[in-house]
Amino acid sequence: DPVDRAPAIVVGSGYGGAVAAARLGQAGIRTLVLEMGRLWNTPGPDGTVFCSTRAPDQRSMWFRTRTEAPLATFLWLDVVNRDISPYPGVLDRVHFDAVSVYVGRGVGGGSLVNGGMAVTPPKAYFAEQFPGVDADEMYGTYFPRARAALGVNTVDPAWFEATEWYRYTRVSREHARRTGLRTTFVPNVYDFVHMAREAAGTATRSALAGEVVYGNNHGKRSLDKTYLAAALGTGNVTLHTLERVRAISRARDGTYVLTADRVDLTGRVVETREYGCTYLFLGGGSLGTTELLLRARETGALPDLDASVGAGWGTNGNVMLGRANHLWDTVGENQSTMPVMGIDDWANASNPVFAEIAPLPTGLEHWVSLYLAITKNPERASFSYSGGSMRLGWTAAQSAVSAAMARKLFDRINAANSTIYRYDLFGSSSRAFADDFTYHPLGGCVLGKATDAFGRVKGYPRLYVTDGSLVPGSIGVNPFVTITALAERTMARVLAEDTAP
Ligand code: FAE
Repeated sequence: DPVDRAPAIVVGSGYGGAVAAARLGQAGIRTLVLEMGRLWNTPGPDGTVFCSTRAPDQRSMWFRTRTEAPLATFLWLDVVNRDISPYPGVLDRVHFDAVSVYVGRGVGGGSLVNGGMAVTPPKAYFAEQFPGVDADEMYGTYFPRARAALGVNTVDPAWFEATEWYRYTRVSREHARRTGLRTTFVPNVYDFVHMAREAAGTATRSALAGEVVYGNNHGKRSLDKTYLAAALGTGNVTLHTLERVRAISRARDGTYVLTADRVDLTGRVVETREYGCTYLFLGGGSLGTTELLLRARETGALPDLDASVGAGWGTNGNVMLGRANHLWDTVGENQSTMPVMGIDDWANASNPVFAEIAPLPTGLEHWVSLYLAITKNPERASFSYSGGSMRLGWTAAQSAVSAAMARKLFDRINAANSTIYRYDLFGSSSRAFADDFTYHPLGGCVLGKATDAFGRVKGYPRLYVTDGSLVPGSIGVNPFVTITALAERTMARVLAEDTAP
């Protein structure tokens, strides 16, 4: 018999998990959240909760002996990464055969490490990706609800034009303009009032101190400050940290049984517990949720799961690249880590790309214009399960499709500005395009395929998916607003139809 029972359990505390926990708590349903990462609320010996990107320590990465930063080198020197001791740090890089995936670990999931860009996709592309979802209702109700709860705000355009901290963005905007390309401001969850105070010297610097992928000590409205605070504030939600759900099965009475390993700060399993619940919400993210359901199907624990569990995965077409500017085109030694602008060429039917103008905050002038391109790469892959672990069928050739699309756009920008790519940023000596990692893992339990149109898992009543695994591999913009809005839609439906007494 399970030791602990709760009416509802939520696995994971990223966007999908946080929305589920908040709405369940507000509906008066006692809910337990199980999160494998730690709670990031206590300062380390240096007085800060998160370590800095410039001097990373054990808090930076999930059980590593050396950091694995996305930009491995600079001028071909391995100056970025550091030896660290294993610890449940906030950023993980999960390696598959041909691609690795960055994810956040901790209470708040990806919201702890991400760039905060809060972008609503073009309605037509959303409708293309989710033909079974009422797009009018999404854009009229759930996207606005998600943006409000996430605390989305926009940079003051006058401040943006004047501040040294966004010079790098203005330079890239000018290069896009010369190419005849459109740029657009991108909203963010970082508090821009706080950022202006950082610049003025009246608030402690975070975005203006290089902080982002290993956590922000100030200014960012991560989920622990929004949805999860609301969830805990109801008094109905309990949170267990450093507990990793490993297996899901079903008891004879139709309730769910979870097996979870609790680890200590060295990663040692100190306890294995069983939990029981009536309603089970999976918010472990594209990798976490897909692994749990794939394992459940392949081990026979939940044999009626749909054959599409594990399929429909993509990288959101992610590619990172840098351009080398002319010496007179300085990008500035001071760069805010929160991107606020994108080059929007998504409407170009022959090569749709949305490229964020990304920072490279080294504290020195480096003449690099950096970008994270989101390309409309149509390639998808599936996960398979054997020997207790999950493999991903994504190939290097599938990544090359993203790189080729990014190249098509940035060759035009280079031609219009007489510039070239930077080859010294991504490890080996000849790489201009980093297409071997993604920040945007999407899919694995696609909405309307592995689940019904509302995230109810096919074959199993009262079992739900609420996270990025619902998105079929691509959404054309940074994904967390879409994930949040879809989770809001699922919770509205579930609370109206499934949990009523
Ligand atoms: P996620 O936020 O990954 O949450 C899953 C949670 O579940 C994590 O806390 C896991 O530790 C936990 N978990 C997983 N498995 C288990 C288990 N078995 N037991 C217990 N706990 C478990 O999922 N997106 C944007 O929209 N804008 C950006 O600017 C942006 N920048 C990014 C920058 C970086 C460096 C990274 C890594 C990502 C970025 N993203 C950005 C992507 C975004 O953070 C991501 O799409 C969402 O976090 C995904 O939300 P989910 O709820 O699917």
